[in-house]
Amino acid sequence: MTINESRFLSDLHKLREFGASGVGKGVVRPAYSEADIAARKWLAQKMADAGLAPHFDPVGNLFGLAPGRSLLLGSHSDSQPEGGWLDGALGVVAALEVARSVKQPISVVSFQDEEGRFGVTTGSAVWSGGLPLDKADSLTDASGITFAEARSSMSDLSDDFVDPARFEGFIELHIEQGPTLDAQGDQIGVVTDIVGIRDVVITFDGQQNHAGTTPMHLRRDAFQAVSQFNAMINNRFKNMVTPQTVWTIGRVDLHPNASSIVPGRARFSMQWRDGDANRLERMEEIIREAAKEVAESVGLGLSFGTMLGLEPVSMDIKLRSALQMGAETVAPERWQKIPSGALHDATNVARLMPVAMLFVPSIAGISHDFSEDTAESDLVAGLRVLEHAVLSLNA
Ligand code: HGY
Ligand code: MN
Ligand code: MN
Repeated sequence: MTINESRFLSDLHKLREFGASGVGKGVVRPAYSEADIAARKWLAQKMADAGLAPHFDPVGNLFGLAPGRSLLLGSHSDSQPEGGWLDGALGVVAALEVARSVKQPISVVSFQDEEGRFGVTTGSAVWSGGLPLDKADSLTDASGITFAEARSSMSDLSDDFVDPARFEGFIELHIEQGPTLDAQGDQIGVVTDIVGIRDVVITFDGQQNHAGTTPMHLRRDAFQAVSQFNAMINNRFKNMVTPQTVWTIGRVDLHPNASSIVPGRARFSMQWRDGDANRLERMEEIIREAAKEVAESVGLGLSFGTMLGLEPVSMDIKLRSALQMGAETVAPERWQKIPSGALHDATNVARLMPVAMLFVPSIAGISHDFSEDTAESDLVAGLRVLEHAVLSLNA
């Protein structure tokens, strides 16, 4: 039995109808949203149709379980607030297609909240033991809803987690989400390592006041503190980062967020990533020092939320070589080894078993945006490499 390309592509397009944004092929399917829950129900039925046993664990990770020991394939089906149609979804549908095409036992998974509405790859972090369930339950999203409240909105959750011992390993097909493969005309990337990450919410508390009558030298302006902090870390990072190191202030909530009021409070997300754990540590020291200096100089309160993070992880050599052989067969001269600057569930699963990943190109390197897309021929090439790798592992 071999894979059925049109069935794979039609399921991929069907999945993007859940939470379709109406802008290009984009989706709005955050964890535990109506669209996410409906998509998971549809996936569960597809898994059952493929002869797998659907199982929702206590946090909404959806497994399609093959009997006995099996290789686990999959990714996630939740999206960013403005998500692309392939981020995560590609890996889940490709896993389903391989599971229903090859003879050997393949289990399928769609992890929950990989996109971090609540934490960082929350569903697989809980399943892999990286994040205790009670700690996850107290995490909140930007609007203050807790993880516990959100997951209680899913009706068919079971009380038990799937035993990881039933799986021999995990392979995740994913879009690159970066510019490399597309710019270099390659069709396949075999991942060598996944970067580590740190993510924390920082709060500056100053003095809310009138924007017209409060002289500049008397202000304790929380936004000015964020601006000074940002300039300070950019300067202090200069001589200790590499071109692959990234850091992002992606969300800034000012209170009360009004044009005629000096903001008394600024709460902002601070995230940084690198392939070297020591460099992540050093960056954290610089961040904490800079925030403290700014708070003291402007006379502000300062607090840090829960620090979330994952360490850099290398891919399993045996699984990686199966992917490399598949890539050489399917896309000779058009594949490369590549590190992942994006985070993936594979990082958490690596705590439990051997893992490996493969990428297909993102057009213009765009992702986490409604315009995210990949050529259909590249999607099918990724699926074929996955099939080849799975068959060679079972040979
Ligand atoms: O942020 C990430 O790297 C992943 O796409 N959630
Ligand atoms: Mn993803
Ligand atoms: Mn993503």
